[in-house]
Amino acid sequence: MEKTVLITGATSGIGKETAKYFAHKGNFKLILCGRRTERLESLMQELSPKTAVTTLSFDVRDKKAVFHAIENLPDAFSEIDILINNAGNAHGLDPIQRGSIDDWDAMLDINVKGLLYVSKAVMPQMVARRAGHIIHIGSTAGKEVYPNGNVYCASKHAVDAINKGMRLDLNQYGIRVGAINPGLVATEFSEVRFKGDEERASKVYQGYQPLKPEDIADIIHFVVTRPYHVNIADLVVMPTAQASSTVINKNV
Ligand code: NDP
Ligand code: 8X3
Repeated sequence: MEKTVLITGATSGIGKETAKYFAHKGNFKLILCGRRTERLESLMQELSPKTAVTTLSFDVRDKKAVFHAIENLPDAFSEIDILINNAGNAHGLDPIQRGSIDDWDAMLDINVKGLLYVSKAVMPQMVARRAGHIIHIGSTAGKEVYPNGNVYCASKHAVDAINKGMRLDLNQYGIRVGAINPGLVATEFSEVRFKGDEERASKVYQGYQPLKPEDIADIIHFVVTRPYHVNIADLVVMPTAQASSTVINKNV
């Protein structure tokens, strides 16, 4: 049976490729979310010949907008089977004593509080139906801390804790909860982290083969297509060249 999937952060990178991958595989209706409306519209046009698509444009920091959008979904999309909490970014890579408070606010408000707002808007209907699947896109930054990663790592450690806590609390309702924690994936992530400095951003992915957003889309699809009794609770995936946040083999 066709399932309805809500993907946050569908305008770029992992979220966008996941939308394309799911549309290509079939059996999913898509709710695509993000702030950049033009990108949402163009992705909807691209994918509509393959599957039913609708878009929601909101900033995950704006709780009123989050609830308004999700509560007013068209009937055909109102029962959400799968929530992919993907929206997020790093802002800055500074030692903590030189960190920008605006960057800290952005990371905690988007990666942590925004994820909670979207989840809070979706969970009641899953609880009522005693069904659903919530996937968090965490990070290796939620499993270890690297120099200058401080607050971004804190935000992803919070996602790790929320993933575990949500799984405990939703267990009695038969709702699956799990996280996928990628290492380095070549997306717009570093452009955002370095505030549009493309040269600096591109260096992050040079000299080795990083993960592609399609790799993560493929894993998300695998996770949601397991039989109901299988919940992939916590998965870490890195490029072969990466052994930890700081050990990357650039000699192959
Ligand atoms: P991108 O920068 O390519 O995509 C980020 C997405 O998040 C965009 O669609 C953006 O949409 C959305 N987003 C950001 N801020 C907001 C906001 N305030 N409100 C709503 N949507 C927002 O990066 P990735 O695809 O790499 O990142 C996706 C997730 O993967 C993030 O949670 C990131 O932390 C995580 N991740 C990334 C890794 C990597 O190496 N790239 C590794 C591990 C985890 P818009 O700007 O249109 O709102
Ligand atoms: C993104 C991966 O190593 O830049 O979460 O933090 S990293």
